Amino acid sequence: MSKRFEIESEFIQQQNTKGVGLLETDYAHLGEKLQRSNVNIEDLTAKAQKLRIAVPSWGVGTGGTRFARFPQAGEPRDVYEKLEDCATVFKLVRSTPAVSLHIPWDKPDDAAELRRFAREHDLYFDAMNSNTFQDHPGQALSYKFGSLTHPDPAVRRQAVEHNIECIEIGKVLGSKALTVWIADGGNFPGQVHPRRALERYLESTHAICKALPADWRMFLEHKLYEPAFYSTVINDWGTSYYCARELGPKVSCLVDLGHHAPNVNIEMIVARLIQLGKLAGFHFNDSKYGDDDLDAGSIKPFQLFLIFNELVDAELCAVPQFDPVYMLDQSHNITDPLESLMASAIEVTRAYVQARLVDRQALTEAQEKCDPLLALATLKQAFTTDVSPILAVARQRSGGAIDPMETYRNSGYRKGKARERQRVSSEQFSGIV
Ligand code: LRH
Ligand code: MN
Repeated sequence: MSKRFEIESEFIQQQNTKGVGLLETDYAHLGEKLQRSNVNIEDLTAKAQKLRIAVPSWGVGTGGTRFARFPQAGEPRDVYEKLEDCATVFKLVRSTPAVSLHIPWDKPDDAAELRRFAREHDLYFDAMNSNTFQDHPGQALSYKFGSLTHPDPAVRRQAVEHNIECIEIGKVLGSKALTVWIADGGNFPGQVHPRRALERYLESTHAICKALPADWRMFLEHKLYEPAFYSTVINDWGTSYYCARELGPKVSCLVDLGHHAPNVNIEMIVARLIQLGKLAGFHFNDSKYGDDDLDAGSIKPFQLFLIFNELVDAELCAVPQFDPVYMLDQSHNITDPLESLMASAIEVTRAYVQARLVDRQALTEAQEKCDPLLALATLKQAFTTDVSPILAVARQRSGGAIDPMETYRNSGYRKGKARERQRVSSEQFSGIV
């Protein structure tokens, strides 16, 4: 088999020679500026190098909407080619060694072989995602009217068994978590009995919990609406929290930023779930209206910063059981998915580093002295600091690209893959999200 096109690290180093001079100047300048507020830039760079963000396997192919999908040349045709693309993103930005798979979209014929392939590409598997929001070939019963909460116990059992199958595949792959998002709900008043549906959800998720290995976690993902447009069973963080508490210590609440009504204060929900010891982690993306699945930090970067402000505050206060997972969950309808994933991983790291710049003592004093403008100014001081040199040096020191987008474009990767991946198979991307 001919060698597959990939970006060599020598090429990345060679590309870095173009920007390294200016970067060192900017980095030194920022270092001096931060030193004046007793912040050691090296600590921040080291922290940036340690941040880990999982990429969604379904994010490397072109997404779409119910109106249209505009596939591009060189789309990955199977889970192996998806991993190749995830590995390319990791090579360039160095913060994304983890991949989150979706079953059955990524169901491997040989899970052990897939694990070997991932390891050969320096990748490992984060949370597995089950899928009882579509009917799959060979499936006996339909999820049209629900899955884990369906009135028919046989459908609920089928959905529970699918989740257990995801756990079994995940065990071979080395994953340690299962994310459960269900589309269950109704489009008409009266269609779903809210209390019975929630009881059935708990009965079903209890059965899934029993199949969880001792060192696994289960993440419940709430969503206000879509595809159900009148009522959704797990529609908000409160319902998710109640269920996570009922289901026990292995279960916690995953926050997908796009799953809330416009203008909901998501950083407050994050602070609550941290305080209640039930924050699982995130599906980072951005949105203007609904679950738009746009690139993280592209629409509301201040909100992303405020979310990380809560996360860093919890980290610094050593809040018990605080170990959130950071994942991207996006749909790249008009951009090269790899460029969007790289840009999004960088924006998540930016928000984290800026949140680490917050003068916590000054903020606490302003809060305790009821000085709102000083409190806001303290946050804005950090948010308006351009930490790009720190992000670039962190990538460079980890063997990545100073300018991932330019290096990727100069590499000809997309063209190379277009040549290599002549036939774009449709079934992989029937799951337009
Ligand atoms: C639902 C969701 C969920 C995934 C799917 C791909 O909107 O956010 O996390 O299963 O997108
Ligand atoms: Mn999600």
